[in-house]
Amino acid sequence: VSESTTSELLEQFRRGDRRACGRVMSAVEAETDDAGRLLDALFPLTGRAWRIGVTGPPGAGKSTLVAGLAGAFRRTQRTVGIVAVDPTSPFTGGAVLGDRVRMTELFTDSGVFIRSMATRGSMGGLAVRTREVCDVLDAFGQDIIIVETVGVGQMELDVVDAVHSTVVVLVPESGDAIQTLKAGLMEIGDLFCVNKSDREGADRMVMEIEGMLELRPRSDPWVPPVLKTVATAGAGMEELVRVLGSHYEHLVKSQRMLERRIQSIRQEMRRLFDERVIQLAWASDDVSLLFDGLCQEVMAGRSTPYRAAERLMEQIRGAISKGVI
Ligand SMILES: Nc1nc2c(ncn2[C@@H]2O[C@H](COP(=O)(O)OP(=O)(O)OP(=O)(O)O)[C@@H](O)[C@H]2O)c(=O)[nH]1
Ligand SMILES: [Mg+2]
Repeated sequence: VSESTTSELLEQFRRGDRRACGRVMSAVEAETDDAGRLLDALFPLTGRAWRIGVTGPPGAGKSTLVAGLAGAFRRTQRTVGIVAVDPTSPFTGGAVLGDRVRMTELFTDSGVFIRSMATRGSMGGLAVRTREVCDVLDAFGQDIIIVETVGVGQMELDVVDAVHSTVVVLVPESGDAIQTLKAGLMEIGDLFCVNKSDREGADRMVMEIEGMLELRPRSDPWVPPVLKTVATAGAGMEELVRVLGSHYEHLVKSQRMLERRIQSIRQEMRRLFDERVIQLAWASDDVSLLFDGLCQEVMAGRSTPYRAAERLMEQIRGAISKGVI
């Protein structure tokens, strides 16, 4: 993409053009050539949004809850961005959301921006740029960004790094509270929702979670509250907003908000620097040639991978000192 197209796109973005915002997010997600330039230009506009992660087992009602939560935030005049990471079902306002009416409202609300990131497999193993997509929404001016992920692995741990407050959504019949523990969800929640509380066993589930939370090692005075919600009826949403607000205050007062920001900047700088160091190391054909040659020597028993690595480093140091790379 040419320089002029990129700056045109940025100009439209800054004017609040939603299509431009979508295009910037697509570029960032796909790591196109101008993704870096776009993120670089938008960085000064980031750091304002409050980022909330919503995670939990498949079908727990996360999307329904996110829709309800977004609606509740909208009633307080705040704009909302919603990011669904690797949704098991597309986040398109269809039956998947359980509550068409509420979702349709969100889709037609200019204060809401919804983005689905279909990832696993389809992007050819690229890292999920959740943080960067949140940065784009932050720069676009969304006050609150809600990220939905299915709680099943490394992905949510990455997402936890990218958000300020994490809501773990469980259901009464996951009487396999133990499963939750195993999935590592107990450690990551800043607050817990026992959703589908219209069903049997909600109170028992609340007690089980509270019991497990007492065993959780604590480095933070914040004790994760456990709420009951019925996302389909919007029940518990105001309470959820209130408790999330307390968590936000806690983050600000305890300096954790600032620490998160510093940590996130460090991580991002580290990632970008590492990428460049690796690119530099492989920049000369000599290194690739030497690598292949050394590989054969190791195979033939004349060297070892360790000595080969040292030899490659010598080559790189030499190339740098000669100014070749
Ligand atoms: N009874 C009851 N059903 C609910 C409640 N919340 C959500 N559901 C239903 O549960 C089903 C799954 O809801 P979703 O919001 O799509 O759940 P999800 O966790 O986002 O699902 P995935 O993204 O596919 O993992 C839908 O049929 C909802 O209508 C609730 O509080 N009570
Ligand atoms: Mg969902």
